[in-house]
Amino acid sequence: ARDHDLNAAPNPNVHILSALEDMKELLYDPRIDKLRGVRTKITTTDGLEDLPFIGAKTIRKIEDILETGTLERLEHANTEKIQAQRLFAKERIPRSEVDDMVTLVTSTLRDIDADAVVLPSGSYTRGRQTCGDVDFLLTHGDPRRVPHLLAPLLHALKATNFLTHDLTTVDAASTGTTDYGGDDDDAEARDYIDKYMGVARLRGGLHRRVDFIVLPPHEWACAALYFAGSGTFNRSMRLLARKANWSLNQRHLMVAVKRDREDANTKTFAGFVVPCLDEYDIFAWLGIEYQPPHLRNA
Ligand code: DCP
Ligand code: MG
Ligand code: MN
Repeated sequence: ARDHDLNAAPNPNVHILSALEDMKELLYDPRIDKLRGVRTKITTTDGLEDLPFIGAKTIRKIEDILETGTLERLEHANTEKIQAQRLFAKERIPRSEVDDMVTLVTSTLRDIDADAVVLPSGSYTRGRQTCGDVDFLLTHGDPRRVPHLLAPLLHALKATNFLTHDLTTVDAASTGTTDYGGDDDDAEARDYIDKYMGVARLRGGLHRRVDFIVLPPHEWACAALYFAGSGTFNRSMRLLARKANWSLNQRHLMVAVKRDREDANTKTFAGFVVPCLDEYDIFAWLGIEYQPPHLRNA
């Protein structure tokens, strides 16, 4: 709300925020939004580690911006890539084409592992007639199989020329945890790639943005809810959870969360994970009526 207050002083950290925002076109980082709330001028990274929402990686980026006036990583990043992403932000994919992409990806994954699970998510799940990109969630009933789904799938989809360009690096060195944002920062370290962003093309058609997210089965319910969106709907669900001293993110629903009396962003106790098999469980635990995805477009 503070951002919309016209009488408020200009944000003293606009240079840091805008450099991080540009970077956001390459790497999604929800911490930027929280950083917006910091109203004192940041001149050094000393003490930033005390801010609950800022991790070591973000501190390194800010250090970079403070030193060079801009983000070196951004300068070095492929600007063609940024321009391509801006273009994709404008053209939308007709639903019928998404249907075909879903059929292709599903059958390709089934050939790799007949028991693997794939769920098209995002705006497609919400019934939109056009989609900005196609979001796929992948999992497997056997958690040991989860790390072995994405790499062979990408390989197969490249072999048939469906996938044309990588927007995330897919070498072994880039394994780790993708921070999808959310109420908190309880991301667990992963020793496999859990998110891929790329470009795909169906039978000589237009190039389209695709995202693949792979996750263990126990995170399925919360991830399915999160990636179904919308972003606005997610924010309202997180707020609802938070008001009841619960917390909800893209991985878990937690109960009995304890927060600092003075700073509600700091948890003094992370809470207990509440088991959820599917989206219905999440709504039930939060004591609200189930809302199907097509009612989550707000
Ligand atoms: N998401 C979120 N907050 C963000 C980004 C994403 O909660 N800042 C969640 C909700 C989105 C989902 O991830 O619905 C997928 O992200 P997309 O950017 O692909 O958004 P959509 O699929 O909803 O819309 P589009 O048709 O533009 O792809
Ligand atoms: Mg999408
Ligand atoms: Mn997406």
